[in-house]
Amino acid sequence: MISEIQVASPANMEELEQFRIQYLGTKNKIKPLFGEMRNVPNEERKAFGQILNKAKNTAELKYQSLKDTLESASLLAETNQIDLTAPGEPFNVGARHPVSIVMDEIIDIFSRIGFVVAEEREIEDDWHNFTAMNTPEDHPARDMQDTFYIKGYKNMLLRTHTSSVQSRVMTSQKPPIRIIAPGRVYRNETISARSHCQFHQVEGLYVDEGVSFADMKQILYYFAQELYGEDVKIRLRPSYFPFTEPSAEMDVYYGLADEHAYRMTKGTGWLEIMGCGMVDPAVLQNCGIDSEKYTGFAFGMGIERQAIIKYRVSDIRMFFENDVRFLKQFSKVIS
Ligand code: 2NL
Repeated sequence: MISEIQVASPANMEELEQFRIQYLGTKNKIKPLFGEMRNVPNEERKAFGQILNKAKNTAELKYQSLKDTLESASLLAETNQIDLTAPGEPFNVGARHPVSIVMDEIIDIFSRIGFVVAEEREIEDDWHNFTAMNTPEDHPARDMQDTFYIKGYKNMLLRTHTSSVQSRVMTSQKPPIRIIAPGRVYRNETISARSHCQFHQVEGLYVDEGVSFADMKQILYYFAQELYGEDVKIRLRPSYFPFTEPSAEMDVYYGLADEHAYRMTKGTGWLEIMGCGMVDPAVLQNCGIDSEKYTGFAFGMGIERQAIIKYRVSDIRMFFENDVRFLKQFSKVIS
């Protein structure tokens, strides 16, 4: 019986099934032999039983190993049917968000000249967001930068600019300070194509002995060249911010080549890209920095605004809707 099992060589699944029925099925050939046990003389019964068990085990092992072999053979046959040269299934990869692309580019530009990234909380207290920045409670600028307050905490709010990061750094570190503060900010604005209740900013701050307006102009010129190209033309116009004195608005020349350029620049050819100025001595004093000894400049820009200019985006709401048809267009941007 055992040698019969050993020589059996089922070559396919059907023959294997026959093998299983013969030796392992409910009516298999080994089973009746177990019934014969009682006719075997006592002294031979044990050996007889061992032989039957061995036959059963041999059949089981052979069945399993043949089954594995035949199955993997049929899988291989199936695999060989697959055309490995056929193009693959389309695979959806994500793209970096335009706000992240531009924000990282700005961080990179300032990192190269020694500015260090500073990050802080988005839920701020009134002091770090407004009061330290020379905007006391009755100041009209509080109205222009109305924001969202935290229910039950009348001094806690969503920061309106990342200046709050800088007031935290100034109150905890000594000059020289050379930082940029990128991040999300909030305003209580009606949402439209041009403004949103949330956007992103990068602000910068440089405080040390002898920092001048000329230093600021040269650094901002370097920045504009890096972001908008070496041939960029800039201009500074006088402006007003509560936290800087004097203050300025920096424009880059965009031209009047087409209707889009005409509309974007309101017919002037110039585009405003950021606000800047010398840090008001009162701001330094508020944060515990000696304004007799130190001076500094600061600037702030909206990231979405830079992205709108660079990629000609027509509506700020696109940045927050996460429509893949919009986002996909940035998948080829290498930065
Ligand atoms: C804008 C204008 C600006 C600043 C931000 C600043 C920060 C400190 C001290 C003084 Cl710690 N100023 N930030 C200065 C001028 C302009 O932002 O239009 N942002 C979108």
